[in-house]
Amino acid sequence: DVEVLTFGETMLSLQLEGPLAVGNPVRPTVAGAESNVAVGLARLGHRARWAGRVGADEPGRMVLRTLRGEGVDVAHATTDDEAPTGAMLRERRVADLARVHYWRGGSAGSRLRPGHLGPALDAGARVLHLTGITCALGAGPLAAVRAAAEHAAGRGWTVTLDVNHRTRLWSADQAAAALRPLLPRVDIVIASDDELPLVAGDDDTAEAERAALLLRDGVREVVVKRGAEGADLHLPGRPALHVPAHPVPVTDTVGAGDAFCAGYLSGLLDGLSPGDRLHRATRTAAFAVATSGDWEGLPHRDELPLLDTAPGTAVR
Ligand code: KDG
Repeated sequence: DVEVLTFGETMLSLQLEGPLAVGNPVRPTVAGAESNVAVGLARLGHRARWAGRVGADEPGRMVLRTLRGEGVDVAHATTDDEAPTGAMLRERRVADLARVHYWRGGSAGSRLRPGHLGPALDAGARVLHLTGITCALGAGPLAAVRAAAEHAAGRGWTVTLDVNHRTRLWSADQAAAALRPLLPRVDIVIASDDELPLVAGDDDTAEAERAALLLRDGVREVVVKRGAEGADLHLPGRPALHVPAHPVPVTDTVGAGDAFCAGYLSGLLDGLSPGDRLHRATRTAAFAVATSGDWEGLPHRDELPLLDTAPGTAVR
């Protein structure tokens, strides 16, 4: 049985170790926040299903082949014969600053409609994982997110939402207007500290107050990602929990948030305590930060302890 169902747009991602220029090497891969989470979960030994939409083209085939190869179930992914798979370019301009360009207007992923998710929803899952990115892609994807959340909440699945704000896709006001009405169907909100204002409070509300507002409105857990500062977990009627980040050399921070979600959901599925869930989340995120690519360096379950070995160790 599927443990986690997720969907969204997964794109052809062209990655450069410098600025875009004639002759510079480009690494083709696939990227999408939700499929990054699904890969992370599959590597940790969970049954994860991704049900997005790709074009009937080479990038679409690469997306499905790659996810399948990573052990993600794509049985209910759909193919659009009339629209291309979306694409993005990621340049590393200076040191750790990545700049992203998207080609996703009119893409197959952005043409997702609620009806495309029928078989995936009917098949069931324990957790539905949603992100704000899908909501930003247009009216169809937003309606699909709403319908899926409604379906899942009505059947007692756990619904998780990673706010995942992308300023290249929509404004903060647009995001807040779309995401806040979803919250009554959401059990676990995951957000970075700068994204929390989109879903709770106004300009000068503190983090604890924002979390309290969400918990008062029925959210069960508020998880706040704070990058190098670690993460916080707010639960009803308990003091907030904080765990530090795993100290690792920073190679590429893109994908760290998705890795964090995969680790957190993995801990939830394994029935770990709140503190242990947070630890698994920060540990999984540390693998993403310490390796290049959005998901390529994510840990298999037996690799989780690797971060405890002394720096410079050769495991042999
Ligand atoms: O979280 C990493 C994602 O940003 C990346 O994989 C691509 O989904 C993506 C997006 O919309 O930027």
